[in-house]
Amino acid sequence: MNRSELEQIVAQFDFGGRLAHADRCDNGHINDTYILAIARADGNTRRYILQRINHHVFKSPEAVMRNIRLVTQHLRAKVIQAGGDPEREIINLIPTVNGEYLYKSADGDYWRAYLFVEGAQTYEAVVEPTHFRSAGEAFGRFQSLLSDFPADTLTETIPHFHDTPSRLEELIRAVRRDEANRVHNVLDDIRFAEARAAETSVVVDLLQQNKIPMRVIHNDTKLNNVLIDDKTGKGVCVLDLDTVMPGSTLYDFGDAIRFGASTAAEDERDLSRVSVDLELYRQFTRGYLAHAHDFLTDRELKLLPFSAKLITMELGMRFLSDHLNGDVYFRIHRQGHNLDRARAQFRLAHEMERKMDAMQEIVEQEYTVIA
Ligand code: GN1
Ligand code: MG
Repeated sequence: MNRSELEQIVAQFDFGGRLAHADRCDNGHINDTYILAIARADGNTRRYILQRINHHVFKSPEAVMRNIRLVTQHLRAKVIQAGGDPEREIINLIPTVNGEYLYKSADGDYWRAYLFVEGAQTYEAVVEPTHFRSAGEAFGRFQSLLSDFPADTLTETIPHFHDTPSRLEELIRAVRRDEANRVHNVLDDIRFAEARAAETSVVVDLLQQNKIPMRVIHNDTKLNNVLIDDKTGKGVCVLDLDTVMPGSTLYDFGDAIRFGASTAAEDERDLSRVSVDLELYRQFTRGYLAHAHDFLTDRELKLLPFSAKLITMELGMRFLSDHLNGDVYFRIHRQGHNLDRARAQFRLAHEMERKMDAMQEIVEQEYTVIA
């Protein structure tokens, strides 16, 4: 997207100034993100986030924005009640010049904008172990603030998002279609997933039988979705509310561990470097339980370690399916990128299997300390 195209989009939003500078931000796999510096009429420059929503993934951008508005309104009231700063502690949408929160361009793209939070940043990997504890606190707090939110007012914007058995079925369908003629190369990877078919339904079954509660959850709890304050190292705010939907808290815990407690990047090619760092796992658990011990049931508590493995397998299946489908869902930056990602996830899941007892013990220890 060139400068004048971007300027046209910028003009649709009520930023109160003109575009001084734009940087593309490349860490998401789905949407396109820009960080804008806007020179305002009052002489100050202020930063904003501008995003193009991927409407192949999010079929109804309107429903996504409606969910985000409902959830941020709820959070805003809580933050204000607690004497917090609503410009920093929740994401703040910027309206369009027509007073809406979504701009649809002539070529059918959907855009939205947020305030940029200064004095804080996101991390692609843990550099300071206590940051990961802060991330645990941020997601635990997020769920606790939403525990009285009416879940049935939200739209399920991506149906069956963390439905692991259906993710496995999608993989099996992708194998059958073999769209990109790649199956012959990934037989061991397919076997790895299929061998774990029985475990994929543990959480969906418990939800369906009402044995664990349906909650309002974030659904994409990667470390890079928490803003960490530069001065205090504490979580400021939880980002990327695109997938806020009803689900199990186990998905949020599991996905955060998958990403943040791994010893290697999500797309690491040298599999000997991929494992789960138990100290990081402990840090996140400690932060998360600080808030979640109030609401977690015994069954949920016991399943926390397993949830990390479940979500890691699930994402491995999703990456592998996309590789077989010809890379149509996740943005790739190199040939075979989705396969690299899938293999790193499967290795990580395997390492979690080896360390499951230790992971269980850590949850028990951390829970006992708090309770
Ligand atoms: C996608 O684009 P991003 O990074 O926010 C994906 C998540 C995956 C994640 C893996 C809507 O999130 O489910 O866990 O990549 N989001 C969607 O890094 O599918
Ligand atoms: Mg996301």
